[in-house]
Amino acid sequence: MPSSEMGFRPYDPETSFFSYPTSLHIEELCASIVRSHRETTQYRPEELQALRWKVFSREEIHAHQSKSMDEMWQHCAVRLTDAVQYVVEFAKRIPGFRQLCQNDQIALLKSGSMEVVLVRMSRMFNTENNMVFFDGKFAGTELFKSLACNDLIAAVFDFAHNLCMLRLTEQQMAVFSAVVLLNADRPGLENREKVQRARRDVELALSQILHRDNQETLLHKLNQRLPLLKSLCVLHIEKLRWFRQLFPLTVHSLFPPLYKELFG
Ligand code: CLR
Repeated sequence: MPSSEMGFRPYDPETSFFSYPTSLHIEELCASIVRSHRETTQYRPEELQALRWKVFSREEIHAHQSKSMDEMWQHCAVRLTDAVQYVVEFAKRIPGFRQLCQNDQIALLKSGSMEVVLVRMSRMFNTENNMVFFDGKFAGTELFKSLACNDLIAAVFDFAHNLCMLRLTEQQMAVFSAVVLLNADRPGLENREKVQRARRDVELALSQILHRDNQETLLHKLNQRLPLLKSLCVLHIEKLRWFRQLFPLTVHSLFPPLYKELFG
């Protein structure tokens, strides 16, 4: 589907100087978002490529599986919070996000940080063995058995697998992450118009980058993923509520404060 049908103006370098006075601004926005992404990923693509076949041994998998449920939840909550912290740092470096008031920044992170973590998970994914880079090695779904939320884990892996199959470049993923974050429909926003304007700019940046890469069909495929992303985050929150009922003290005293602030 051409990007004009999605409501974004396609970037045309032939006419941009005369009819699109903001194209330079969009170009700079792209560069800034890509730099922010590069500076805030836990692993560079070359590092991940080199570690591609470093998988957990039988014994290590067994050790994770024999952890108690609350111990494994705590372990994963800590790992997840590490990943979220990098996303917070990414967000703070996006021009349109930085300019929002603190209330709106927090509102966007509450519902968007997990979504961006899941988008980023696709760069840590190996589709050949369906494993994700977690805790220093590649792990399959069975490693997470003791969490007792196989449905969430399966759905998250499935999402990462499908996104990974799109083979986004780091630039495309960076700008798509910014689109995911700057969502004017999030609950609790004070200044929706300002978020809406920032959103329009990052959408222009995304369509420009896809146009440049001659991959405009990706725009539709990426937009299709958004509702699924949202449903995964709803499921994550539901699981947390369920877990909190079973182990209120674990959540209260052992979960990272940032995790509780964003999801609790
Ligand atoms: C995402 C990409 C980051 C590294 C990273 C760290 C922790 C991983 C996360 C990735 C993906 C989602 C993940 C998480 C740990 C637990 C969580 C696998 C790979 C699953 C979905 C469980 C969520 C429920 C817990 C809170 C119990 O760069």
